[in-house]
Formats: sequence, C-alpha cells, structure tokens
Amino acid sequence: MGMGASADRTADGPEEIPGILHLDMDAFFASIEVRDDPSLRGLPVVVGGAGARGVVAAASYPARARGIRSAMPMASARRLAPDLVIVPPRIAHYREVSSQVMGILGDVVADIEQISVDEAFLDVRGARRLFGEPVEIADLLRRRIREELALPSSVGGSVSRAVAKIASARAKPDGMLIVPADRTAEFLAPLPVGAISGVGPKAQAALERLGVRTIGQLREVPTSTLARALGPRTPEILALADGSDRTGLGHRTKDRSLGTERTWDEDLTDPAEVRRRITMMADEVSRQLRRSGFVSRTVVLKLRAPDGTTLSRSSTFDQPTASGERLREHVVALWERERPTMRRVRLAGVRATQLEPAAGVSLQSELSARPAGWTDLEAAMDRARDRFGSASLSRGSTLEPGRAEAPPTESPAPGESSAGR
Ligand code: TTP
Ligand code: MG
Ligand code: MG
Repeated sequence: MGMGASADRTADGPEEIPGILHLDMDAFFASIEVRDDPSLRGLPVVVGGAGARGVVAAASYPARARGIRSAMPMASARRLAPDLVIVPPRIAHYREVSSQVMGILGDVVADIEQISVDEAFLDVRGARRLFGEPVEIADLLRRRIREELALPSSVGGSVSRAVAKIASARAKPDGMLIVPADRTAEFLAPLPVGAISGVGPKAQAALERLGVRTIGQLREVPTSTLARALGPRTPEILALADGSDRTGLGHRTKDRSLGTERTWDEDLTDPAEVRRRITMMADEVSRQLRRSGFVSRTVVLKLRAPDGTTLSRSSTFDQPTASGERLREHVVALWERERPTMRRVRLAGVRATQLEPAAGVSLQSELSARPAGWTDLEAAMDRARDRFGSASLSRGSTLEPGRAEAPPTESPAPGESSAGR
C-alpha cells in the first residue's frame, strides 16, 4: 500500500481527487465458505467441481500461496496441494451475499456501477461532504463489509476507472491503494503492460518484441509503432499510460457494441466454410464481451457479396447474454436464412449490440439455471486461454473433424476487432 491519499493542494485551481473507487471482494466464493465454516481458516480451500472435469472457480489465499488459481483444472490443483479442501459451489448463497455487499455500498455511495458478482465501481466525489476523502470512504466501506459480513475486500482508487481497477488488484488481499491524481503516471510506470485490462498475452508478446515490458516504456515508443501492436485501442491505452485518462462510471456502456469482421481475398463459396468462420467470430465476440464484463441483447450478422451488396441481419436473445453458445446459435440461424441467396461471401462480421453490464444478469439467469453454467465455464476457459494460450483449450464444436490439433481461432489482425462506442 505504498501510496496513501495525499491532500496536496496545488496553488492553481481546485485539487483533483482520486474519486473513482473499485471495490472487489477477496477470493469471494472461497471466503464465504471459510466464513461459514471457520475450521477451514488458513487451509488451501477452493470452490469448484470435484469431478474429473472440475475447474477451480475460487481459491483462498492459502491455496494461492501453493500456486492454485481460478480456472485451473481441479486435478492440477490437487497435485499442487494434496491436502486441498474442495467445496462445491452454492451459487444462490453467493448471490445473496453479493446483494448484501452491494447494499452496503449503496448505503454510503449513490453513484455505483456493479460490474460483476463481487465488484463495483463507485464515484465518491459526491459523498465527500458526508463521509470524507476517498481514502476515508474506502476505509469505511471495507470496515463495514468486514464487520457486518465478516468478509475481506480490497479497494483501489484513482482519477479513472481503469487505474482504480489496477490499484485494487495491487492492494489485494485485504488492502487499499488510493493513487493521488498527480502521481498516477508514476504509479503505473513500473507495472507490467499486462496489468492493463485488454492487453492480453498476444499484445504483450508484440510489445515485448518492441522491448516494451512496463507501462512506462510504452510512452517511449512512437504511436504508429504501438498501433501495430495494440490496434484500435492504442489511444485509450496511451492515455491510461500517461495518467491522463479520466473515464468515470458508466461511460463504457453508452451505445456500445463489440464486434469483429473480416474480408477475404478470395470469396467464400462453401456455405459450411462461411458457417465455420462466423461461428469462430461469434466465439471471439463472446470472449470480448466476457472480458469487458458485458452482456448483449442482440447480435448482428453482416455479410457482403463480391458486388458490394451488404446486408445486416439481427437476432435478439431471450435474455441478455455473453454466452458463446447463444451467439453461435443465433448467427448460424441468421446465416441459414441468407444462405440460399448469398452464393459468394467477400466479408462477414459478427457484432453484439445493446450491451449492458453483466452485473447480476449472468448470475441470476444463467448460473442459477445451470449451476455449472456456460457463463461460468466460458469465463474460466477465457482465463485459461489467456494464461496458457489459445491452443491449450478449445471447444469441440468449433473444430472441424481432423483439425483438433490446430488452434481454434485465426487471430484477427489489429484493426479488425473493434470496440465501438
Ligand atoms: P474474482 O473477483 O475474479 O476472484 P476472487 O474474488 O475469487 O479473487 P480475488 O481476490 O482475486 O478478487 O471473481 C469473483 C468470484 O467469481 C470468484 O470468487 C468465483 C467466481 N469466478 C468463477 O466462478 N470463475 C472464474 O473463472 C473466476 C475468475 C471467478
Ligand atoms: Mg474478487
Ligand atoms: Mg471480481
């Protein structure tokens, strides 16, 4: 917790306060199980499926000290800790505790954006008069959660949501890190580029080739060079790196859509091939959704023929979703309808629209309906893919027979995948 809040006042103009907080519960599901059964305290505890194909959903910090992480196959976790305690998930219970946490936050702060079952952004600039500086509010929230729910949480604070989230991750477990406005760039400089959400292993490898490992080093590379490694998010990432990002709550959700499209040098004439490509695009988009914490109401399939004729067809889900299975289902159905008239395809795109934060939705509708729900499993797979590379995990249904050893996705070049706003 190196940096505390400072009340430095500059001579010119009002002081800018790090009023965006990110609160995230520590080892959430596991901490609830330990709280409910104190005999588990201090032990390597995981929540997840104990079966042969079980995956770790949450790992207590003692389990993490042994190298165990979320999304790890349970068999690997068992190898790392033969004395592992495996607790089966109680999703309905976690959901209830989640609303108790959010209730406490809502008690203190009016401006909240819940982004997952155990985390929320808070804009505390308006709560200042009543409850004090951000550091005092963060302290109050953590203390109330500890006293009323007997659970540990961590808080990061900054002038922007992205930096607040990075700070909360650095504060874990059971800590707090509020970065004063004028020290934002300094705080970020030594951190690895991977600390920025959205800079995945592929971008990290590309940056590594440019000699860039830390966020500070990003700033020394010409923008045009960076853009080749980072794609359309380059300006956003640069603003973050130099401490000038001021994105607050909710900004991300406005009219946002996420999608990917690609043009082929040679027209696709085989309907099965089109189907395979759009299926992979649907998977890619669903991963982007999960990574950014959104669910979508509607998916749009775009197709262009060699003569330039372009059509867009959309399909609306029963409930907002980030599930790759749902997206695939709907885009394939859209394609089946167009296929008799669309003989040659030059370009295809899949876009998720009408986004809303996944807050609660995924848990309420998908997890509770199916305890080992796709949302959960797919999120776990995303993490494993991020960690071990895309070749390590693939869904049977996205692969063609006989291609099982090949990575399931062709990677879109930077610029082909875009986050519209
Ligand atoms: P996280 O906040 O990502 O993780 P965490 O709370 O367990 O640990 P940390 O201290 O690092 O925040 O996720 C919150 C809960 O969501 C987690 O306790 C279990 C569930 N979850 C899954 O079910 N599958 C997953 O792959 C992940 C990452 C989380
Ligand atoms: Mg957490
Ligand atoms: Mg979380």
